[in-house]
Amino acid sequence: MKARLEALCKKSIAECSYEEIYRALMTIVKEESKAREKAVKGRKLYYISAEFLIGKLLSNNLINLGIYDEVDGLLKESGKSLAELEEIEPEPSLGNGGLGRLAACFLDSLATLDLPGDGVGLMYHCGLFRQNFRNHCQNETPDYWLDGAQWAEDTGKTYEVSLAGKEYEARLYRLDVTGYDGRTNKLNLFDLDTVDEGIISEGIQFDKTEIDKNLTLFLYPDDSDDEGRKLRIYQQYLMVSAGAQMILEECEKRGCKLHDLADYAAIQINDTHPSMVIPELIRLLGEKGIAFEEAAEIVTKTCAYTNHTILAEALEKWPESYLEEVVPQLMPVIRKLDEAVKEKTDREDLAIIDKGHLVHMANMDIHFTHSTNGVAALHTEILKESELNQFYQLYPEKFNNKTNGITFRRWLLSCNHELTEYIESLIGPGFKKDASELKKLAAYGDDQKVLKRLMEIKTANKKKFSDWLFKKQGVALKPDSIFSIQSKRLHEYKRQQLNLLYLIHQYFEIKNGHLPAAPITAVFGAKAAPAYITAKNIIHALLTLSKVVEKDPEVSKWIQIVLVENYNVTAAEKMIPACDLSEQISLASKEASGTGNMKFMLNGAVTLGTMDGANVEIADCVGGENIYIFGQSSRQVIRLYEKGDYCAREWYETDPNLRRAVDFIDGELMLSEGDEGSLRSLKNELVGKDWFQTFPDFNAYVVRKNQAVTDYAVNPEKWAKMALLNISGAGYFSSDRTIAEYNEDIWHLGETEEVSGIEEEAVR
Ligand code: RUG
Repeated sequence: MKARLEALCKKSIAECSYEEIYRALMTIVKEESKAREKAVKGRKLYYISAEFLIGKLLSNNLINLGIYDEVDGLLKESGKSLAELEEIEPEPSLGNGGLGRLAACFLDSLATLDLPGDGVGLMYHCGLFRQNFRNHCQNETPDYWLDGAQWAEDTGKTYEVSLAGKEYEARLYRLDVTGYDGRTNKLNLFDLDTVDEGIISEGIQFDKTEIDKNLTLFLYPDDSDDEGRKLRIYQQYLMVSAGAQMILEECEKRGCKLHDLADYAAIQINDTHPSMVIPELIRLLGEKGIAFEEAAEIVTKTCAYTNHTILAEALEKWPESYLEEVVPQLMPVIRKLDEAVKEKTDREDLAIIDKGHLVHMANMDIHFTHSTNGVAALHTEILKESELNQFYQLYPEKFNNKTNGITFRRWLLSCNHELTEYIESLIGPGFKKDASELKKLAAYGDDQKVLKRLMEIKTANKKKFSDWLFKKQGVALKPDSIFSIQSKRLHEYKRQQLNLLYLIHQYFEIKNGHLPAAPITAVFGAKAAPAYITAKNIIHALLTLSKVVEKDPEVSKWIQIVLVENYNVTAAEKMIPACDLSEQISLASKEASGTGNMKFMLNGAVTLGTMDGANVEIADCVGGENIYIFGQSSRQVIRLYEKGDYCAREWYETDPNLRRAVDFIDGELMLSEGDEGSLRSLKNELVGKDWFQTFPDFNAYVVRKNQAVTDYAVNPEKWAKMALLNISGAGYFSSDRTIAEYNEDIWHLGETEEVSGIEEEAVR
């Protein structure tokens, strides 16, 4: 390795800059990954997704290739550090939240399990956006990440895509996805050569009509106007049309007669963003001479759909007229699909095109794929029993659950080396390949030496996070306080506002001499969609409160509120190992699964959560005594929505503690630091609506959280045991398990065989 590195750099490692070492290691990783490519026999998966939140790639690849320790040692010998080297790698900005991170974890697990499965998506030049805080507000700028050496390579291949009657060339870029001791698959990303970052003006503004220049600039461009909504359709069609052409081409190269497409390809539609792949494939098969009915059948057998939400707003519905304008070639197919449904049933809620001329993408997915899965047991039950019950009655056999998972390579081995090494010293290395072996840790639940060491590792990780944050934002934390962390997209259903109310409540308690059992460091990581005003108001309230608390010496001894700027995978990798209390406080029934909850438990945090999403299964795995559950059940919540008589104002008027906290939001102190319009509007939103029922859970949350803080402070042994049992109970949440289930029940992927060079190119 040393000779190889030095040959690439043409000098000794000690003399190299980090940039030179990074480029040389990138070359080595690419060569090693290439050697693990394999040919495919039978079915290959294509996971189509608008997002792939892959995170930095160097360290993860070194781990998966089994050369991390060797490189680490070599760098140390030469007075360099891998940690510093990691700092120079830009994080690819190709995703937003859990949906995109799940896609990345799945690619890792597919390759690890030696299953043939590629990702298909878009190469965004500026990602979602880069977040910074100015005047206690979120500010957005383009996240330029594409400068410098790239993992993705231009394949030289292009596909013609017709948008609004004009032809565009989608260029295919590919990057390697190498599994842990497994095979190498690919992430296929499409882009246009004509895209021009120069059209971005103030912040992240740009002309939404200049399609050739703007098409792959941003993920989820602002859709608060018609042009923005159409732009999303343009983007989605670029992805699915180029993707579908690539899939058909690959299958035909492997000898597939397109009548047998389903024997060669399995296509997983990740959420509704890629739904147009259904009519596009039917259209393309039609061009190749396959009649509509047969084409629809082939596509149904090939495709499967994953639902990630019950929030109506996130299930896309496009006006027929927009589709007619942007993808006129698809409309005859979509209309035929709609007619086929209407021949079967006259239920309006099952139609693809409704009476208001909206095209329901999820409805098309369910009718014309062979599988619809939810992402956690509770979520799937809610889909079957209420949200999609009309479909479940029609196609009970299509519905199935696949509880999400995370790759332990990134979320333990790579982000928490100390903990990984310690676990290995206790139970051996088997857990790295078979996560269920973590169960063996439970035997150490009463071993005081082990518990003490576990807490030492946690404290060291808190210090590391604190140092990193200080460098990045100039904020110093107190590692002897309890770190409670809520990091996820900012959304009212996730209820960062409930945490805000708790912190205000604590402010008053401290002022009245009721001190918490331990000092609390409340950490948030969250981006708000640029057009989502209430989400931005919540960020503003948190930043303002942070300042108010900081300025008060009496309160700041006990509470510190920190918002980590530009929360992304890199930040998560620092935050998660440092967490004591994992905040998973969504309104029961609304969080489809959550995956942050799994990452935190794996790193020894204890969950404070509602019985929502995968929290329910986490509680099953660790036992009720090792998790802090509070709040209404999903049944209660659903009933309250059905009755339609939830009145936030009544709670506000009858609960003095709640009222005191809510009134503080636009009280004198907050107004002395923050913006009156934003703070008032947040308070009005809560008192006048509180659509996600924060108030009914407020008291239970305060009580449960205080209990957790007290246990942490007064019973450290109990706390350490809970942490250990959370790690040992995390095995089920490995994405290797999830992927094995998808394969067993939905994909049935083919075998692979070793090949090399030219032969291999021919089979890909
Ligand atoms: O909000 C959900 C999470 O609960 C889930 O864990 C994740 C992966 O399944 O997907 C998230 N999600 C849902 N992201 N976007 C959506 C709706 O478009």
